[in-house]
Amino acid sequence: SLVCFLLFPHQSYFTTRESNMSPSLKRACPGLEKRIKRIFIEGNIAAGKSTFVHLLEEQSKDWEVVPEPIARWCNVQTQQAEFEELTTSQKSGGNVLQMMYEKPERWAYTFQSYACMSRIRAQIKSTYGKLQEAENPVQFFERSVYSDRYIFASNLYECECVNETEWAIYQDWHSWLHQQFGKHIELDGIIYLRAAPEMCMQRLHLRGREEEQGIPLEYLEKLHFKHESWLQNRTLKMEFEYLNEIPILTLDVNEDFKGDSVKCGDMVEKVRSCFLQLL
Ligand code: UDP
Ligand code: D5M
Ligand code: MG
Repeated sequence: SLVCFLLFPHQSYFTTRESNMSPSLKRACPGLEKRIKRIFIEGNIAAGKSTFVHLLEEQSKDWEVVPEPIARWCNVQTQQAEFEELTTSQKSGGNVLQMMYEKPERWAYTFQSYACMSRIRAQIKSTYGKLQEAENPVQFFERSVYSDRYIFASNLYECECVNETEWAIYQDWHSWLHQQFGKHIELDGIIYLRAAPEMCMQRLHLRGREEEQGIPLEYLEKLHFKHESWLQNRTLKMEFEYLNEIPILTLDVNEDFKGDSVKCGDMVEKVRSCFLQLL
């Protein structure tokens, strides 16, 4: 953390916690869970998270990426492997992402329950994956159960797309699930890909995911301010107190980094430096 402060003293938003509180150190103890470091990538819709995690994945065989299980959300089916590519004929299941965007007051709660459950399943499942033989294993997760709740679900509640009862039920099972499974996906650091909502809108159109094309700028702005208060200003109140001490690296992605090897190299270097004691 000192190294990071020396390298990026202007980044006052980079904070640390006591190392003896580190979940990664707990994981390092002999006889306990294998010492896997977990870094979550957060950021607005179309900020560039998927692009960035794929870049990270190429950097080391010890680095694994767990993308959002969005294919599941666009094609709800049972008894399918979590990361299986979908053929056209398989694309017949319900598209709960589309349903949520078309009629949020009806489908937002349903979407939240499935998004959070499938995310936990994908993230837990990954811990038994390819990193078993790695010497210095690191997992990068695209988003978290925390953004599910404190960014998306909370915003939908504030927009009255989720009612009081749904919100109470959501928070109840979210806290319980976290209590049951949270230790398997306890994080060591967060990378915040920070971009202006207007830039996210441009990239959203560029990506052209059909379900998202009707999203108004106002929605991205609301999500942006929530990300800011959580990750930039660190003023968002959360039930999970250990998060207050987690190191956060903010990377400005207002300028394109995709295909720019210098920018990409610089970003990867910042990741290594900032999480030096972890990676
Ligand atoms: N993208 C881009 N330049 C960048 C980063 C991303 O043009 O520097 C594009 C990317 O190819 C995609 C869109 O922006 O078409 C959204 O990126 P991504 O899916 O990675 O965003 P996410 O929603 O996962 O944050
Ligand atoms: O996120 C993928 C898409 O899924 C994007 O349209 C946002 C949406 N998403 C992701 N998680 C949630 C939750 N929890 N609630 C509502 N919508 C969500 P992208 O950022 O494009 O990779
Ligand atoms: Mg993505």
